[in-house]
Amino acid sequence: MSQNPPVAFITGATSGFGRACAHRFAEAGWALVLTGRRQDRLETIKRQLENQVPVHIATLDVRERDSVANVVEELPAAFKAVKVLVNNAGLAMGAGPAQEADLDDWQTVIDTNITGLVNVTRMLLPTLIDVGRGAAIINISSTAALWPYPGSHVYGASKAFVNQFSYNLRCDLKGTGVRVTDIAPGMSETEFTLVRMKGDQNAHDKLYGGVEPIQPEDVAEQVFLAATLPPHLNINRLELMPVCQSWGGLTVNRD
Ligand code: NDP
Ligand code: 8X3
Repeated sequence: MSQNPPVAFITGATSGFGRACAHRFAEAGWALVLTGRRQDRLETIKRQLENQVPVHIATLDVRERDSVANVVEELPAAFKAVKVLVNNAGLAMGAGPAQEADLDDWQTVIDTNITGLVNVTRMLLPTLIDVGRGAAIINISSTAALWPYPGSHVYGASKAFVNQFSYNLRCDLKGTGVRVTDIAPGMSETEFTLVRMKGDQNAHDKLYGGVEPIQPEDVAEQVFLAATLPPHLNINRLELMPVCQSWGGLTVNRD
């Protein structure tokens, strides 16, 4: 009797880490639920992968609680038993000082990185607990959760939420077999900076030019590793930086 492949549910699968995760799990034969707001991108990825593995796509804005509930409730039978949730959808907006930030941008970051992640997690928790041993929640936070820098303000704070939420989830999921891992990458070359800087290609090129940042496939590999460890093991947090990135030390204002 042939068994259904395990199911990975990935948010923000239209770009960057999420898209690379889709390819990595597909390589290993997993069935995929791929979500994001850009329908055309989802259709492209589906076309690329559906000859390899079962793929279900759902246009989803993680900020919308009812939409998240609908997507989860309406999963086709072969995709219902989600074994791995990759909570990846997220963004930063702006990189200037807090005192110049646009409050609407802050709200978008909070709604996406905190509310969105919480929405998806809560809706899928019963399923993940049903699957039990071997199931995993992989949350993408950031080094910005752990290390402050100018212009990180609400973004870094939202990722600190993700980090602590991950640890707190582990407490509540004790005994269920469900693992929770927080993956905290540093500088990575994706569409992240284009989004953060509202389409400014120069900002993207300047940040990633002449250095060797993390690539989406590097993160996908770590996500896959954490999700497929032997079921008695849990990576609590995995902090990842490119070798070219390190800390600058504390600064002092001498005006
Ligand atoms: P990308 O901009 O390339 O990808 C972001 C993904 O998030 C897209 O697929 C986007 O899809 C999705 N997304 C954004 N808002 C929403 C929303 N409201 N609802 C659903 N999906 C949404 O950036 P990355 O791949 O770099 O980012 C992935 C995650 O990694 C983010 O959480 C980011 O904060 C984090 N991160 C990034 C780092 C970096 O340096 N790049 C480092 C550390 C962490 P769509 O627009 O189609 O909805
Ligand atoms: C993205 C990495 O350093 O731009 O989370 O905040 S950083």
